[in-house]
Amino acid sequence: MYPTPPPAPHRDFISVTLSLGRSYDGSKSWRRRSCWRKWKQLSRLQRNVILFLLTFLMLCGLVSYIGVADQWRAVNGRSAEERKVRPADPPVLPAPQKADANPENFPGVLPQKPKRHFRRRPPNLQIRAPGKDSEDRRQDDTQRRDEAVGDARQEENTQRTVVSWRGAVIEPQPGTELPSRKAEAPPKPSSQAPRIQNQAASPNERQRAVIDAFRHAWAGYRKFAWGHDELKPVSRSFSEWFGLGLTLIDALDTMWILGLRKEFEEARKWVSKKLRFQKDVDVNLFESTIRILGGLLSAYHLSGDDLFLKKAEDFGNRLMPAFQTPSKIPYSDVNIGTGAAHPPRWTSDSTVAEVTSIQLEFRELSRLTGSKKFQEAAEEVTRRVHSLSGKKDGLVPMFINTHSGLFTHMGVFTLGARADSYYEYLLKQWIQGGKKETQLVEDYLEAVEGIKRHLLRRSEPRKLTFVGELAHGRFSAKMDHLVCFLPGTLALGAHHGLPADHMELARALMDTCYQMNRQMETGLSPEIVHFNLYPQGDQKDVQVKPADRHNLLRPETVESLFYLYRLTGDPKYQDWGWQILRSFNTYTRVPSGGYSSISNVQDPLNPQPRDKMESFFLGETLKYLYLLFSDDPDLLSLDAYVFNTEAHPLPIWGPPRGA
Ligand code: DMJ
Repeated sequence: MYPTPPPAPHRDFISVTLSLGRSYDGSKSWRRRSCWRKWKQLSRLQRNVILFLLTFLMLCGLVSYIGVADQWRAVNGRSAEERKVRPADPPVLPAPQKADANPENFPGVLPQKPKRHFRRRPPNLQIRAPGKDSEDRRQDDTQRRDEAVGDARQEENTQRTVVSWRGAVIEPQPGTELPSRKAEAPPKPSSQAPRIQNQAASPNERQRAVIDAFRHAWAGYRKFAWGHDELKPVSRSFSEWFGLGLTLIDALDTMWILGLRKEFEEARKWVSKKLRFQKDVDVNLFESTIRILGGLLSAYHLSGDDLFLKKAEDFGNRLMPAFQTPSKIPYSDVNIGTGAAHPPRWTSDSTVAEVTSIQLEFRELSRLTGSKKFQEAAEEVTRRVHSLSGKKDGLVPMFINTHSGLFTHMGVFTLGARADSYYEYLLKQWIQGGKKETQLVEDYLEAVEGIKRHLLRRSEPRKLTFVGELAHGRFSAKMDHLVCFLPGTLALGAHHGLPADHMELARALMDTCYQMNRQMETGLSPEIVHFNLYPQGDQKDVQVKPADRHNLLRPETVESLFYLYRLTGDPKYQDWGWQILRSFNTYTRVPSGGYSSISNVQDPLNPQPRDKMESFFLGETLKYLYLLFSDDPDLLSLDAYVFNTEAHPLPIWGPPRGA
């Protein structure tokens, strides 16, 4: 006889009753038998479904564990073992503080979660600024931590694998020489360019308004972001990019020029006591060269203080591994602590503008230190790019491969992002070197002809002259605000003896850049505009797509206004700059300190602050405004200085005219 079979399981759904904990006689073997019997009672389909679900859940658990571990490693950029050495990590917070909701912080504007539209940027960490009283302790901790890591690393072999901020595993380049902590050569005397006093003679009313804006921005940075890369003015916190006090270094020479002695001395003290480059951190070669190396070099020239040159040389040494590529075209990123250099994770290409816009700084560093390696590495790039095919009447593509040394993504030409400062540095290197390097100016002149032939058009109905883009023979009426550096560069070239029609083009493009600001409801330009090409209808000349409405406090319009005013004396350029400063004050100034980039230049009632003050607002935008409002042509004379692409003045080599 067979025992009575158990009731047939219901086959429409799966029902598993766990009998654990409802022990019949307390015996484990009973529980095992009971589970096993129930399992056997299930149909094959039910068993398969359960097994599939269990496997799926286990896989999900495994994948999310690996993901979290990777993210943690990428964010921290170091192993668990290293973390033992650096116990005092700052907290990473997910969202801005509630204090943003106070409308007084931004009149007429409700704070919004900032969108991210950065180029060449790593993810930012949202880190709460500590209270003022804990400031010194925190800085001391940071310094001790960095020095502990630095010392430990120097003792052990620093040539080892690191993880970049993008999460890529990176091996140091074979043969990479790590920079020593001591400067290799004693600093040479400063330039022959006239030194300017850090006492503004007697600033006029508009200059005083710039000083006020700077002080306000600086107050926010000092209070909420001191020693960190960027201020997040709405949340009263800060973000890190390289973790090197980017805003402070970018702003040094601006403080000197504006006559802010107290602020300059305090910042100088931070550079002396806290700024350390022995850090396991990836920096972007271009961005760190123009902002940090350029900032330190110009601070050295203006103040004559050797501290800045020593720091510049240390930093320059740490960037050198980026040039160790098969083609001599540098990688985009380099770890300044380990010397590991690498391209972005997704490509072995570098950006053309990035590899060709570091030369002013590297050449000057060689001149000052007597160490030729900086100049040689940077000029080798210029030579190779010069001899490449794939240009169109002097216009260059946007990417170049670090292995082959050839242009990639051929057939796309722009004066905006990824190509812009290639053109700027052709002219400025020629000026820096005393106008002797003819190949540079020939390439520049050819490129200007290329711009006229392929990229220049006039809009309707106002016939604004603009620079569009070309993609595989198709013209696009798109223009980045970044292109607004061009009127200033053309005017500078004309001032230095290049054809007079460059100045005419500069004036026409300046009008257009002004209209890119003027035609917006806030008076501030969006990041990108499209020009109307067709006369019919009641279209406006300047059109903006929803994704392009943001303004990052960029300098290019006011940069060109400075050159145009300095070189023509036409006061309308000062007036235009004044309007722009007023708009910055109305729509981007945060009452508790600092200025914020905004998401919508077309909505004056709600411009949507993005909670970020880029370092170039202090390094460039306010500096150019101050110089624009000056009527003294000898204040950083364009015959004695050339400004790098981050507005840091470097001396023109040789005795200045009229000095
Ligand atoms: C700055 O870092 C430099 O001016 C660079 O050449 C372009 N982008 C920003 C400002 O917009």
